[in-house]
Amino acid sequence: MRITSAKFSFAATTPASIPKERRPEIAFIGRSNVGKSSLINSLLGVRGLARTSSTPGRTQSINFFLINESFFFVDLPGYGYAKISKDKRQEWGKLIERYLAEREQLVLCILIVDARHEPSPLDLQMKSWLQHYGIPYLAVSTKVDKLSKNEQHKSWLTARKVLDTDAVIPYSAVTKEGAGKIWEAIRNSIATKQ
Ligand SMILES: Nc1nc2c(ncn2[C@@H]2O[C@H](COP(=O)(O)OP(=O)(O)OP(=O)(O)O)[C@@H](O)[C@H]2O)c(=O)[nH]1
Ligand SMILES: [Mg+2]
Repeated sequence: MRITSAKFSFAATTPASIPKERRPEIAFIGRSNVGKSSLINSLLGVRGLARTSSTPGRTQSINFFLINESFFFVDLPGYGYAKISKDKRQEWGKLIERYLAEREQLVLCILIVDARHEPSPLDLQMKSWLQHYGIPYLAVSTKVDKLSKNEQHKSWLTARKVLDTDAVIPYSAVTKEGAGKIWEAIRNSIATKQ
């Protein structure tokens, strides 16, 4: 897809502040520091649009980016960050669950896992949530540039088995390997909605 414009649109920190909108949304979800913001930036070819950091828990609000004036990329705050307070974690749960449960224009959720680790119980819980709410999802296994070819293959097999799906796309924000397949899924989800 040719990107003609990509800009930060708004951030929501409470369910009430999630704005009313009609355009289709693609949400990116995964544990803290897995590479959600990097995936967004590298898919769009815009460095620094979604803020990335080597410190986990960087993205604490739901951030909406308007692409080509026609659809949104939604950067969700990461889960599983151990150092976060219990209150914050509960707030996170409410915010994300409301978004997933109620957002009619959410056409695809990209569930991101780390290629170097087996998908965690929290990743699986997130997958169940998506299934429970009937949200189409695509699993992306990122940071594959950190693995040898042999390790990449093993990691892919494990992710498919643990997540119990044939559709796991290996990705790297460094080499952009896998970008074409992710864009294809995004295009298809937007097209089915329109
Ligand atoms: N080598 C490599 N590093 C990556 C890749 N994707 C992300 N990173 C690095 O991983 C760290 C975390 O990336 P972010 O994109 O900020 O992760 P996030 O999931 O948005 O993190 P939070 O917003 O804190 O939940 C950064 O240091 C990135 O540079 C990748 O594909 N390859
Ligand atoms: Mg982030």
